[in-house]
Amino acid sequence: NTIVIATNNENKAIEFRNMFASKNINFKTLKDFPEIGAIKEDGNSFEENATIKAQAVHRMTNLPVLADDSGLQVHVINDEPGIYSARYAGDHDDSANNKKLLNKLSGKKNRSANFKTCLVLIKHDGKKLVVNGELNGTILEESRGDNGFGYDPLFYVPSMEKTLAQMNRTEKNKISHRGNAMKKLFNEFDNWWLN
Ligand code: ITT
Repeated sequence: NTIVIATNNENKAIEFRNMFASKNINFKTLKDFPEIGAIKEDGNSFEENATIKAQAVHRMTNLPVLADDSGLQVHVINDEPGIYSARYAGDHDDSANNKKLLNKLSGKKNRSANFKTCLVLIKHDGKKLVVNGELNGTILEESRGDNGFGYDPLFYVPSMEKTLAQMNRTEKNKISHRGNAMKKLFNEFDNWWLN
């Protein structure tokens, strides 16, 4: 029972391993397939990009693949950074991205935002399962907390009275966009996997 997680983002991989802990599945990531180079994510939506990643890795490995495309949407700036979240400030540099976001939001009163995740799972026979997850919150004016990755230190979750970076991994996975998408995936998984 092997699934390849089609990601180069080690933090995503850690969250997935955690969420799948109770299932009897052996995980690999792109680290285990150095021959797979960079995959060009040139889709126009989270779902298109997740599908591009999942299909590319499935083609090259012939194994079941799980791909995640995710990002932050801040409503007052037209849902930026959206599908460009990873490289908002040019490089894949979390602190530069956060800095750019704070600059863009400087003086803005309405700081509501959401995180989105689209998960695409492809099984042996090439069939595809798509689920989405979401988390609402607001963008703070400065970072809080050291856990997590990406925009976590700026993303405040009102119901928890803390940022995602102030939560431990279990707390974050319980409420996060990625955790919510995974819950949907698990609801369908056993049935779908065997069919
Ligand atoms: P892969 O494509 O290799 O999976 P990536 O990091 O490039 O890795 P995406 O293209 O999906 O992945 O970009 C997602 C970006 O959105 C990610 O780099 C973060 O900046 C942000 N992001 C996604 N989920 C997040 C989370 O749970 N917490 C904080 N930031 C997140």
